[in-house]
Amino acid sequence: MTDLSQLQEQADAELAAVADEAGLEAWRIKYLSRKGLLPQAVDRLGALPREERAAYGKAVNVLKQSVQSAYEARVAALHEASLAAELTAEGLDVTLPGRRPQVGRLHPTSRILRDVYSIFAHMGFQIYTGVDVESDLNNFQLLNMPEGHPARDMWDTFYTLTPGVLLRTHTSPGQIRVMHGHAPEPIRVILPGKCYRYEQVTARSEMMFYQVEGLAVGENITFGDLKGTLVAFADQLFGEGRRLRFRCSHFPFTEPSAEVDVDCIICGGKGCRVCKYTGWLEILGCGMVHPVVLRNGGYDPERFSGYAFGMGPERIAMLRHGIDDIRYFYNNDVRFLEQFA
Ligand code: FA5
Repeated sequence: MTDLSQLQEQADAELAAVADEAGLEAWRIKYLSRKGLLPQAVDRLGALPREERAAYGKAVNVLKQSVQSAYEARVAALHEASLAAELTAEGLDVTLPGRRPQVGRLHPTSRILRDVYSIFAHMGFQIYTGVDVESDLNNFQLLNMPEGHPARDMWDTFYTLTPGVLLRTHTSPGQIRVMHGHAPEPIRVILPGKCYRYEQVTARSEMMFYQVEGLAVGENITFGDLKGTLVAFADQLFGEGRRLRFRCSHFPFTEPSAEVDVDCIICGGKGCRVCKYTGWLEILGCGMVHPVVLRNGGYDPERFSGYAFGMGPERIAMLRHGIDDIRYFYNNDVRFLEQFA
């Protein structure tokens, strides 16, 4: 038993003298490792005469627990001391103000998209999404642009290595997808999404931008319905009393077709740099769905008619905020983005 008391004293004294983690590890190996002094003391139990074993066993257990908990307390104390030393050495000033986290904001395109969704939802339109990677069939052929059609040049794009698979140039192929899913039921939907074009990037044209397509198909739908819908939309988006101008145009998938301008928000129609001194700004293309496209979508053009339109939300955001270069939108420059609170 005196051996055990000596062992306890020796272990305690050496532990108290330990000054760093390396010393602590050496102490642990000496006393607690598998062949350390403590396991050796436990092993001696087997060699003792039977009548001494119970008392020795009890004492060696008490010793084991006491040494183990002294070790754990020393580990914690040393850890705390080294942390405190580190903090003092680094001179951490906890009274300094923290770094302000950068709070994100909605992108100007997302803001316009949300406004557009809300206005059309109130007019009873449902929102659908198509796919960015489209087939040549939906992007061109079923929209009345067979292979070799000259209008394809206007909407050149990026092609994948799989023949007939490309990045869509407009949201119009979504018209085909919705018609195939609903024919012969009436349709009233908008289709937002990204479009891609292989063309020169300029102040007004990006190679990746958003469009919002609109499509209504049913019986007795007329150009008057298209005009009424777009005038109501413009009133809500730009404020009441804006003038809209429907200019004759051509799209292979609508007949008749038009481009729609709004009187310049910046100069009120007098003429300025943004509207190139015309007083008008183009916001979308539209028209009555071509009979060929209706048939391709599964609708009988003798019975059904419809209108469609496609607008560019970035161009609308440019109008609303007087932004004179579309390239700011996707440069990811926080100095531009943080201006739209
Ligand atoms: C089309 O893409 C037709 N699909 C629109 C349409 C739909 C017509 C349904 C009839 C019926 P267009 O290429 O003009 O048409 O593009 C429509 C709108 O998308 C433009 O008015 C413009 O707002 C936007 N847009 C087109 N090209 C770009 C571009 N490179 N960068 C940014 N916006 C663009």
